Amino acid sequence: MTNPTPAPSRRATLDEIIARCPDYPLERQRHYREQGCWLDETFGAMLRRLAGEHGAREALVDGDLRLSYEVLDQRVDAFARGLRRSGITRGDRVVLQLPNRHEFVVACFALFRLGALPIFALPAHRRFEVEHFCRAATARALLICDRDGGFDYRAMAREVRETVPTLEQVIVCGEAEEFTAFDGLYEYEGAPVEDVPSAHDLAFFQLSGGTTGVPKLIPRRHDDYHYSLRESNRACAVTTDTVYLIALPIAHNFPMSSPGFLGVLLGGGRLVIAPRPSPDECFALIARERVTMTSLVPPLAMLWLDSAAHTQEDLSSLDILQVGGAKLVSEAARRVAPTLGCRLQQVFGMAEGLVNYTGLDDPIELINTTQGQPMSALDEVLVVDDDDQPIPPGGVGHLITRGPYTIPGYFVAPSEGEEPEGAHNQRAFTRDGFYRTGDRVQMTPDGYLIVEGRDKDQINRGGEKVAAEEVENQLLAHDSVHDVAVVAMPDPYLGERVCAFVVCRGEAPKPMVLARFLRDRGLAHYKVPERFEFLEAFPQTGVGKISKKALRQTLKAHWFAADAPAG
Ligand code: OOB
Repeated sequence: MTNPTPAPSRRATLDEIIARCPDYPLERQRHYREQGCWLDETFGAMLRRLAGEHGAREALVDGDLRLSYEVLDQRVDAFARGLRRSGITRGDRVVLQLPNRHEFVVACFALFRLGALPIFALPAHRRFEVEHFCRAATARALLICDRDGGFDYRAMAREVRETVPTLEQVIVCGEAEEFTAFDGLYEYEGAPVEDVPSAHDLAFFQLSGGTTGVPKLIPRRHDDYHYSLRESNRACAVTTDTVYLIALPIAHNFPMSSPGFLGVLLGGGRLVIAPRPSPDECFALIARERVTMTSLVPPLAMLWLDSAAHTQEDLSSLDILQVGGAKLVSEAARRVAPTLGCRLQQVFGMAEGLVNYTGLDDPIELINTTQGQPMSALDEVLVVDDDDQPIPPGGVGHLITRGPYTIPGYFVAPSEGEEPEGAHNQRAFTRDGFYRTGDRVQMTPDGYLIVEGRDKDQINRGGEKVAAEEVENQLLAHDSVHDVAVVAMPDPYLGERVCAFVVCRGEAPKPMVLARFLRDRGLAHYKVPERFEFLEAFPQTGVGKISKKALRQTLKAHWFAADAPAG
């Protein structure tokens, strides 16, 4: 199904896009420059400098392919020339949706150099999400792979192109069929590509996990992101000896920048790309490449812990395992060092900015039981009550934050619904420009954060974020659904799964029918509820709204009574 509002037929100009991306107030910009946070280096210039400094040293390993810093830089230029010839120019939005493969890194830097703005879609996104990104940003191009994990991205692209008139080009890694072949774009002859942008220009868009009907675009700039890489590299002790395994989807903020592939390149280390995060594949890569560091979400960390007990592979090079994206229970945290023989680093971050790390040499109890502390001394972090007033130390409250790498606002998408443009930013930021993270935290006396829960109407499915409202809106489109409430149900492996409570018109459809309905509408599969509960009516709050709290309690009672694993 496509969105009922016609997509804009004209591509927004760069100035129009800039006007829709809130900038930091001038005074704070000055402060961050004076403090040495924001430097003048763009990502395109950064790679050029690194190629000069590290030349023939290996930057990246992808299967049998090994690229030195120098060769990576040349490939980036060759790809940028091809993109330029094909019509991609400064300010163009390009939705980049690739699984873990070296072409992601090449395309990313090539777009940076041209001043084009990648939008980092996840491989798990489907037509509904990809179409939304293309429409909201009036994208010129979509860059995908042919097939992955049994899904044909070209078929999706055909449908998206039908409904988004601004989408001129589809570039495909692998069998391109009628589209532009990725490999065909490389142009090795020609002068080095001039780096177009300046450091405070927009660099790309990350995606918010979202709490509303559609995911929000997060504008990030070269200077603010560059700073976050430098602070991450310090907190994670990245050096030229770091060998970083990219196991999580490379487009996510965590493996991109905390320190992620960008941080490790900046530090002169080596990247090893894992096509999938399974212990079998990753353990073999760790052994072969002598990997020193990687990052995982909690369910994968638990899977690795279980597999490590009986692996034949040599994991002795692994020094740091970072875990973040969702809360790691302390029981699992305690198993990391003894089982994997490495140090644990908890990472509590968000694509909007703020990243917290436990210190590599912190007392083990602090590492196992907290989500770390803000990585920059300039991060302003407050724990507040419902009236935005700071609460006494040690209490649990809402986490709000502002700082040199936390965005001052989401991209203001052209309004397609009842809401006035920008209403979302008014809700998500305080009048003083603090971002409301939607997380409930406690701050220890020494400034470490413990994530205690969440205010936002979101399900965190083992690090994958699902906005309840988005799934509710989709389900409401089904003829037999009268009303719906989507909530998290506790899960021992993923932490949470998606559950939909549904009040039907007439006879209830089978859960499978509703699940298929959502997939057919092009919704990413991880958002499709894994459990449907049918009710006659919803429990209500005092003011007559659906009480999600009561629904969650029902599930909890149910889970502990019936489905809890023995022991
Ligand atoms: C990372 O980024 P996002 O944008 O996918 O999600 C951010 C949200 C946070 O607001 C919080 O609700 C949750 O994910 N979260 C955690 C957590 N790390 C993230 N909740 C509890 N414990 C943690 N350690 O998820 C992200 C971005 C950069 C680095 C790491 C994670």
